[in-house]
Amino acid sequence: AVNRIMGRGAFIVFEGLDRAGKSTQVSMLTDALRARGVAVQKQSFPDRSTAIGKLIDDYLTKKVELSPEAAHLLFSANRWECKDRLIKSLEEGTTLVVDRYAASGAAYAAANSGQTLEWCSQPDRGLPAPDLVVFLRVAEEEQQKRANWGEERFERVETQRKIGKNFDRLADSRTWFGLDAQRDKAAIHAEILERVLRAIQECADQSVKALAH
Ligand code: 2DT
Ligand code: MG
Repeated sequence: AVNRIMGRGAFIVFEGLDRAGKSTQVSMLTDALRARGVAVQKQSFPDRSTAIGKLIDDYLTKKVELSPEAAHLLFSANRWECKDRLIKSLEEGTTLVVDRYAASGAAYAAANSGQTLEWCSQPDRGLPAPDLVVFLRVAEEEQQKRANWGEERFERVETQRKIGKNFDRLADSRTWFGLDAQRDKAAIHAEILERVLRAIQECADQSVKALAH
């Protein structure tokens, strides 16, 4: 692929509240990049396929109860168990398009546990840092209209409000790209694609950075 010659892949993360349309946009972006000859891989966190991920899935679907802090450390462990694979892919020139990552970890855990955002960010320190965070904004009225709303843990208005405030505090102007996600899917996609193609070029000759707080 073109970007194998040009340098490493970009680490693109999608963040936002539940039902913001992240998964749809992740798929549209992945397909569009692939169609342009970009080596690309899609990934979601939590990765529910691993042993830790299965426990997280049971927690999210309310089959098991865990203390908020213990749950948070599992979400973080679920990223740590993927660390080497993520870095290897990036270094081989593969761009990663990732549905949720450390910001979701901190924003949800702080809302759920009452611990500070800083406390909740610590377990992810040292993991590879995203080159670009695409943040999809959705209003709560719209969120509630979307399919399957309210089934999983955290899908409550009060909780989502707290999480939204946490995301706003975590957003940094250098790497975050925020968009109004209540528009035509294709229009949102076009804006994201343009920004991502730029990010791929910009990070091609840079080393992979680490999360620091
Ligand atoms: P999805 O709605 O994307 O399936 O996510 N979550 C996610 C956390 O609480 N901590 C984390 O570190 C991550 C990655 C967000 C399932 C839910 O899990 C929450 C929603
Ligand atoms: Mg969800």
